[in-house]
Formats: sequence, C-alpha cells, structure tokens
Amino acid sequence: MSSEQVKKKSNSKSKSKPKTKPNSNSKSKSKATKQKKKPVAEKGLPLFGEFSEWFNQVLIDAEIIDYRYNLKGCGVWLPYGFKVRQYAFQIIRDLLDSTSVPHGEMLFPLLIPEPQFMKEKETVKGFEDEVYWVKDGGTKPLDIKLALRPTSETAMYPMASIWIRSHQDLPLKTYQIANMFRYEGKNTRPLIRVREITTFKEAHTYHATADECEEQIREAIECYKGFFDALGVPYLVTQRPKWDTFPGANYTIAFDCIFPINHKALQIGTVHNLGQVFAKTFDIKYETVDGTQEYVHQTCYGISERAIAALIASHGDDKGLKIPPRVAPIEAVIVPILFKNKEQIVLDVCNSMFKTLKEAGLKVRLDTRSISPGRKYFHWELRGIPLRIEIGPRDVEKGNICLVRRDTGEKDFVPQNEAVSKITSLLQEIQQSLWDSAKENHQQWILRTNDLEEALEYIDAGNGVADIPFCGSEECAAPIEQRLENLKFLGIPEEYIPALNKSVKVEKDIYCAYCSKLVKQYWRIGRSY
Ligand code: P5A
Repeated sequence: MSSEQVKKKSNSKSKSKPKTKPNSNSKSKSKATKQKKKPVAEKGLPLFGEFSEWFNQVLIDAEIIDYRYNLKGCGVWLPYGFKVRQYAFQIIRDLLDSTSVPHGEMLFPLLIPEPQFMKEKETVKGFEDEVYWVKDGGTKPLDIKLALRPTSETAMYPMASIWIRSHQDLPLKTYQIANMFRYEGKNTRPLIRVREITTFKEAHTYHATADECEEQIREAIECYKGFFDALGVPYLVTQRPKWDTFPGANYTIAFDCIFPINHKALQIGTVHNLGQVFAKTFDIKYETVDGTQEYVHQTCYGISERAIAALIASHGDDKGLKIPPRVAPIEAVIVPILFKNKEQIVLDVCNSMFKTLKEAGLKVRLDTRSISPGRKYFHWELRGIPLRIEIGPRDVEKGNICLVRRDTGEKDFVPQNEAVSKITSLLQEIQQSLWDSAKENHQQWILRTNDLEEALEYIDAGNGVADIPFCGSEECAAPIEQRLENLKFLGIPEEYIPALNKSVKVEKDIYCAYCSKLVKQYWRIGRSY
C-alpha cells in the first residue's frame, strides 16, 4: 500500500493543529487573556462562504475527525465526533430494529476469499478498480487472495443460502454497521469520499416474491427518510439512470443532498432492488408452500458517514457547527459567570442545575475550566451545542438562568425552577427550526425548466440542480454531461418513480432537452461530488 502513503501530512487547510483542548489548564488561562479580543475559534475558522475550506477546518477545530493520519482517505474519529456518529447511527439502528419484521443486526468478517468475491460478475466489474487485496499471511504468500470488503453482498449471500431453507424463513431482514474499504480513484475528501468507510450501514433483505421485494424498497425509503429527517438533513430522492445503477441491481433509488454555497449534490444513501440476480449466483433458494424450489428476491440499501458530512454542511455558519439536539453529544452547556467573592454561590447553583438537568435525562455539561466565559462561548459555539446556560451572580439573586440558542443567538431569562420544562421545549423548537430552515434553503436550489441552456447556466453559476425534460437515453445524456465539469444525471425525481407511486405523475407537452422527442418526465441534473 506504499502508493497511498501521503507525502504531505495535512489536508488542504489543515496545517494548523487542533487549537482547542478538552482540558485546558492555567497555561491556557494566560493565553485566554492575551487572545481575549480574537478568540481562537473565530480567528481560525474560514468563513462559511468559503465552504470547502470551512468544511475541512471545522472537522478538526470542532474535534469531529482528524484527517492528518498518514494514509490518504483514512482519518481518526475524535471523541466529540465519535459521539455525534454514535447518536446518529443509533437512530438508524432504532428505525431498522422496529420495522414490522425487524431487521436483525449482524457482523460479518472483513475478508472475502477471491473465488467467492469473483462469483458475481457484475459486482466484480463494478468494483474491480476499488478493491484492496490481501496477498500475504505474514511472510508467506496466501494460496487464496482475500478482498477487503468494498460492500458485503459476496460475503453475506453464501451464508444466506445456508440459512434460508423454506418460505417460513422469509422475509429475512439483516443489517450490519461496519467498515468497508474502497480504493477511491477520485479525490478523497474527509467524510465524503474516503478509502476506509468507517461507518457503512448496509441492510440486506430476502423475500419470497417480487411484490414483497418492491414493498421492501418502500419500507427502506421510509426508514431513510426518517433517518435524514431526524438529522435535519434535506434530501432529494431520484431513481438513478440505468448506466449509474448499482452493479447487479435491477434499479437503484438514491438520496442526494445539496451542499450549501457550492450547491453540489452528494449521494447520501442508496436503495437497490437486486431482483434474483444474486440469488441465482449464490444459489439462495427456498421451498414454497407447494414444495417447489424458488430463488429469493433481494434488496440492499446503504448509508455511510457521508450522512454526518451532510449534517455538518446543512447547518453550519461562520461560528462553526450547529448540531441538532437529537444527535448532539451535549444538548446544553452551563457556563458559570464568576465574579470575585461571589464564585461559590454561582458554582453552587450551577452544580445543582447540572444535577437537576442530568436527572431529567438531558445531555448536559458544566464547564468549570479556568478560562474566560468568552472563550467558553466560542468553544461550544464552534462545536454546535444547541443551548448555552449562563449563570452569574445577578441570575442567582433573581433565581433565574439565561438561555442562549446556538441557532438564532436569542437569549431568554427563565426561572430556575422552570429550567427542565423550558429547556426541553426549547430543544424541540431548535430541532424543528434547524430542519425547517435547512429545508427552506434546499427547496430554493432546484430549478425546473424546459430550456437546457438555462439549466446549464443555472448549474454553472453554482445555483443548484435543475430538472429538464428528458428521454432517458444514455446517448442523449452523454453529451449533456460533458458540457460542465462533474455534471451528472441524478435521475428521475421521486414523483415519477414507478416503485414509489401508485399512480406515477405524467407531464404533457414536454420534449427531451436534447433530442426533442415527446417525453413524460423531467430528469434531474446537477454537479455532484
Ligand atoms: C448498498 C449497501 C452499496 O454498496 N451494498 C450494500 C450497496 N451501495 S453504494 O451506493 O455503493 O454505497 C452506499 C452508500 O455509501 C456511501 N459511500 C461512501 N461514503 C464515503 N466514502 C465512500 N468512498 C463511499 N462510497 C459510498 C454513499 O452514500 C452510498 O450511497
């Protein structure tokens, strides 16, 4: 793997070291005094408008992930980022565990023997440039090469053919959350395009009939909608063109989000109808009620840490992250405002407030570090903690606390004995308002037009994605995709997807933007990552 060793230690803007340490000591106090006017977070972070730089830097500064590991496409989850990841992926766990027939969580081996991997020809073709191979065991060459899984169909399906015997074993719904390896050729980017995908949630389901398989596609789409809704990440659902379908699948439905500022699309999840292709390759059969043998019908669907990239991008600003309360490692941070001779009375109230909120089940933190309150504000704002609770001597006298929202900056003074109910409802409000404002933005980044040139200008200016009338042929798509760098046919928007609609929407009097044939649908195009 020597070719992947990165020569430069840091990624583009990340020359600076993480500047904030979890446990600052008195040394940082003297620094704090010096830097009072220009706190670290404000000074170090590029403006949100410089989106790529902002994104790369905020990951390090807010202690999400550190990509200065000495291997391209690999990074280190830091404790704060790890928690966000944990809360986020618990949501998908809960959703999959609670479907009417629950999905069972499993964990498969990372290594796949070559003959097993090579069995499914489409998968081989689709992934041949991306597979890492293990060729030696210690000092001896292995008899059989081993693939590091780029996805687990070929690891899982031989086992499914052992487990599934009769119609009573169906449907079988499984998933795992594990790391995958893809030797990505294109530019790698933190969280967005990595070579070790650390958090790949892949679900695999097995059904008796094609209809049940279609039903499963709809269930999977609902699960993913629930997941992205909870993260406050707006999305577009499209059926990918034939030429961009997952290797071996009948069709692929994808979730994309549009990033702010550059308005590029990022694929944040996919749902595939695999039909019986893999069942035939791996001999996954069941005995029907009538005693005949039939191949199963299959689906699979996946998401990854790209969901965290989308979460970060959907809610950032010049100060840093805005983490929705549901996935925030800390929902509210208490900052004591200390004045000489009044320290203890303030700290007593802070401690008892901390205890009350914790006992009420809130994710709360009391910041008693000996640095200025201003530095603490910047520290927690950068990390996107939804609520700050300020308590000073005057608040203690009045029996109040001061609540400051990260999303709007609004301040509110609340009686101490109403803290739990007020904070609980404010957190719900913040969750909703982050979602609403992200969605409102997102909707403004889609243009529908019958004029190809207008669509291309819109996309080229970085305004968003565009829907154009289109015939669906690859011959017409190819020359359009060449008109702009990274331009891609995302596919057919949700309202036209047969699998998702009882009656599919049909447009009248529109003509393919390339060949002028009469067509029934708009297709979505846009620049993508
Ligand atoms: C579905 C699960 C699959 O691999 N097999 C099992 C199917 N589909 S996929 O579209 O190829 O990948 C699923 C999602 O994973 C994310 N993803 C990545 N994230 C970060 N870095 C990568 N290199 C990477 N490759 C894929 C995408 O969100 C994709 O939709």
